[in-house]
Amino acid sequence: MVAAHNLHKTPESAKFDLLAYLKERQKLCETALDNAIPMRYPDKIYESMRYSLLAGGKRLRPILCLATCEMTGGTIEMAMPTACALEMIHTMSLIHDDLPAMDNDDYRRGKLTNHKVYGEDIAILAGDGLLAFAFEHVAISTQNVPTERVLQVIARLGRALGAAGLVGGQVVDLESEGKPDISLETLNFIHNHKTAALLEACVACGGVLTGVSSEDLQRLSRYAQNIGLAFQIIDDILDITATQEQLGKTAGKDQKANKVTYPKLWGLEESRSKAEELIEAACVELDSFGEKAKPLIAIAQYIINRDR
Ligand code: GRG
Repeated sequence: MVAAHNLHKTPESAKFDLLAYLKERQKLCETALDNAIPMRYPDKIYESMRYSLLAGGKRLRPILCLATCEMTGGTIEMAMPTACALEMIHTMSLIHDDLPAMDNDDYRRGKLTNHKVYGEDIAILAGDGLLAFAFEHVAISTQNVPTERVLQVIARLGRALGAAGLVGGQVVDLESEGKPDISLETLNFIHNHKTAALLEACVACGGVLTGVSSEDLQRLSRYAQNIGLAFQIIDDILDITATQEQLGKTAGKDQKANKVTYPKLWGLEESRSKAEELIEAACVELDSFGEKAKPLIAIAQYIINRDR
């Protein structure tokens, strides 16, 4: 068996068409998301929820969940409701993050932010609606998975997005605003919670649905934590090096807000090499999955090579 972390170094065995894979999975996710929340009365709230949910985006979170479920012996169908819920939760966090009370952003995913189109009141409610429906969707639409695994998924989602996850990370981020002396420890806390916690839930839930062993679940979690931090380092780099058109959101925001970022602490080059080290460490965790780990390894590589 080829060690998983060596797959990306050996050109022959590494042949995996990631772009085709992502395109196909993105299409499946778009259709499932569109069907999950159809238009109904009251139109305004459903329109607002669908405006942000169907605004594009890389769909990295649902794809990670589907890929992990498949790698560990499950099917796309088993994981799709959880995958959609993860994208709903991610989208609601973006809607709330963009509000004037938080990051106050005008653009997201190449479009005006939700509150710019629907007003702050409806944007808050659209986020709430997506969040509540995410849980309902997992509970009601998951099929061919034992109930106790579905319950575990629901518990993990709750933990990843509450005060022990996204919400906690966002609070420390808000508290750190305008403080130039933020430590690496605090910066890591913010991003381990704001960004890595949800990515970890994506991967872990994919494994929970198939009932992986606790050892494998730990391996999957470590893979996800590593790609999560690498993802954020690259996000900080792109904020400096990419354009608004590329990102679909305001570029150069961190510098303008005088935020402490990884490139600010380490410089661009060092930040990039730290991200590469994290990706390498992530892939090592997948060794025991052999060839089946190709998609997750390719996604890890994509995270540091992306330009948006
Ligand atoms: C979860 C209850 C609850 C509230 C939200 C606002 C908030 C609390 C948390 C902020 C979370 C946040 C916005 C983290 C940033 C994560 C991040 C790097 C987003 C960008 O992800 P991409 O690049 O975006 O995958 P696309 O658009 O491609 O999906």
